[in-house]
Amino acid sequence: MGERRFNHILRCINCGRTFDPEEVLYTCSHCGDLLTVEYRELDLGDIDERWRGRPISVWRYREILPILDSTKPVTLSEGGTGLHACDRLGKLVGLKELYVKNEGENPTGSFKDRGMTVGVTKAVELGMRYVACASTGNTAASLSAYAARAGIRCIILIPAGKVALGKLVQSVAHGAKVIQIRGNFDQALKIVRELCSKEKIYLLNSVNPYRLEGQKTLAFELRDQLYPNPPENVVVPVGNAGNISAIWKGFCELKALGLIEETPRMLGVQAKGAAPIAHAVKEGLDEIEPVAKPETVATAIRIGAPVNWKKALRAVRDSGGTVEVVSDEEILEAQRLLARSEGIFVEPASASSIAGLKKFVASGIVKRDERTVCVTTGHGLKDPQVILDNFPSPTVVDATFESVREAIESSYMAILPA
Ligand code: AN7
Repeated sequence: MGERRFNHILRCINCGRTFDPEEVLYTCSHCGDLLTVEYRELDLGDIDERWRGRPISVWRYREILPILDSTKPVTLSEGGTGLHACDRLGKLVGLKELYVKNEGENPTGSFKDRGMTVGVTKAVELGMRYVACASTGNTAASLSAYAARAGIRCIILIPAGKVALGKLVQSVAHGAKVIQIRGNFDQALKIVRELCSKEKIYLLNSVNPYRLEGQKTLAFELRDQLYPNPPENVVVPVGNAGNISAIWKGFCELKALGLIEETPRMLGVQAKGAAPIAHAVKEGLDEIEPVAKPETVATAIRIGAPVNWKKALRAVRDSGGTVEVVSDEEILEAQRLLARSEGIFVEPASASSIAGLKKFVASGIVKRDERTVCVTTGHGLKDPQVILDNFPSPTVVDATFESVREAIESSYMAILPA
């Protein structure tokens, strides 16, 4: 590696020790806590000028990604997702300026692609031939695709019977070794961490600090898409809590670069049966109490022991934000509302940001005039079963003009208030 100079070091989030990025390392060799990427210098001249000349995407921000200039990105064109002004939904929930950043528009249908393009590029840079993850589904789908793109092998551990169909078939289609364990995500993660510490397999769960660097680009895109008025609130669904931590890191770097003056509040949302971070925030605890048997219709965030809890608590507290809890019913109602009022179809975990927003507005945490972005993390097609189970089935009639006409007349079509 000799000549190659990395633009960053790794720093432990607990004891502050720093590490050289030459070796494969996920946690602090001294205290065992997570690592974060820290750039050697953020004085990058007129970086904005350079960025403006490139398409909006993860790699637009290459100067503050932890990848060598000489390394070719493993990419499927991730990021650059739509930021949709949602005036009708805004009116319904009581906000003047509401946007949905729809991460379902990424190549494999979720925000994980931002992380995987950087994480798998890092795996290749390090010379790894195998990658692995535990997953509630989207991480697996994304890693499977990027491993295929890179021409390396992929191992997936998922909780048996608890992964939405669309996600499961993605991993299978891309040729990953898919192993379903009789257990939950938290157990799968524990096993895969052990596997990757013992074998030459690169771990791409969000304990991997490089993956989160890709995910932070969502903050950069929000700044660019809303320029010159950055968001005041960013609402994010929380499971393993990597994403909310990564987005917050992105905003902090923008501020350090002098590209924004104020950072937004980070508002997290968890599902009722899997809400250890919300609990810690509401109770003012310094640590989370893991949930042994997490349960929610939003299988993507069915996580009881989020590994990034410490980063997330800091993100929420440092940004002046908080974390809300939503029930399965509220999640499904929000999914329907977004789909029908704005034409944006997201999976249940993603709809939790809309469900949470309603509560933030009701409790006065988000005010009517505040520019607010809800991040919808994954596409609705990921989980077709949840729609079949919770929405009315389409009518079947005889193949005649009369029967069709009768069917239309006998039912009011779902029309929203003007
Ligand atoms: C749609 O795929 O954890 O708080 O293994 O798929 O960063 O964990 C998925 C998480 C939100 C939560 N929305 O993000 C996995 C996995 C969707 C998700 C989350 C996930 P984090």
